Amino acid sequence: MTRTIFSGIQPSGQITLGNYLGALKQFVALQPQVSDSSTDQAYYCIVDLHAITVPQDPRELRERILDLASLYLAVGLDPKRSTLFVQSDVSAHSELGWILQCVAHMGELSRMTQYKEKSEGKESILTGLFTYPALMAADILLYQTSLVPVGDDQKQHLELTRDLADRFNMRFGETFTVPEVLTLKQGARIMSLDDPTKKMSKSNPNPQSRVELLDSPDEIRKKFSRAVTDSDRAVRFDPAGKAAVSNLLVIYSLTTGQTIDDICTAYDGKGYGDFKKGLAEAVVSHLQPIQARYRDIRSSGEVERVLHEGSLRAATVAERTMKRVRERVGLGSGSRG
Ligand code: AQP
Repeated sequence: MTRTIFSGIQPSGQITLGNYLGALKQFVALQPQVSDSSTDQAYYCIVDLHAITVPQDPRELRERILDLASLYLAVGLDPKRSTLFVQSDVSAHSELGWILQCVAHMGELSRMTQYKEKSEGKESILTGLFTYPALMAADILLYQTSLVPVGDDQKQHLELTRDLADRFNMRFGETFTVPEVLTLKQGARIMSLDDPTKKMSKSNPNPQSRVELLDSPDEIRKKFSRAVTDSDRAVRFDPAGKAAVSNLLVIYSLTTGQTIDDICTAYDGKGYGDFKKGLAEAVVSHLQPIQARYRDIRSSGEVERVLHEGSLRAATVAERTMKRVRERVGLGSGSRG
């Protein structure tokens, strides 16, 4: 069966180990093979329109878009196997986003946890922060996506996407594929290093709460050495009783490929100091080749070309969906052909 995979990441800060382990690594694993006889498609987007739901410095934003595209390539996304592009380069995203805002209800948008968290305590909230899940639905539905690999925090938005697709299809006739969500069993929610009850996030004001993919080896070592643990000394996997240590174990396992049981056995009786040092070295060795590739790619000028070609490919597919959407909803004069 043909699969169409779509996912995106916001250029809203430096990409974290959470974004990488929960999302990016999956993107790479799901890419169709060039030699595949299947007709699978993968679209990986840089969702810059989502990033402006909170204020951004324009110059920094443009740089971060190119940084993130370079990271996409550095972790192993291959433009021959996946379409890599920037959301705002394909205007159909904004168009369908608006149409889906006219299908979504205030009530369901106000139930979104991410909206509640990001707006909490703020005096002034941008409208886009509230309506952003409709734009996210548009991103996905434009490509007739069947599978969306994301971290745990995006599951609720995916449920809404499915609801909007169903509602649109019922009201206007079959138009959109209703997508399935794909999350990892382990790593779908990497937690903050300073507080294991909060997810690791690129916009957390405390930089010690996260490891960034482009952190230097010394920064990585320092961050892990300061990571909170507990008053016990045992390296044991127990998400309910030892949330911080369990989070570190998940990171260790996902960056080395070792099982959590093997890691616990290796650190049996050794205490947290040795464990954290071992973890830091594992993460440093995992990230070093990615960082080296990133530096080459970022300075090569290749990224702009990849994004341009990606946007052309994406726009062609998106326009096919938009044509149907405009017809079904009765929009326009029909003169666009
Ligand atoms: N801590 C995490 N663990 C696992 N997966 C995560 N993701 C985010 N944080 C974790 C996944 O990364 C992808 C891209 O996320 P996003 O850029 O769309 O925004 P987000 O989910 O809101 O992530 P951040 O890092 O917390 O960004 P900000 O701070 O800007 O809001 C998604 O698949 C997400 O699930």
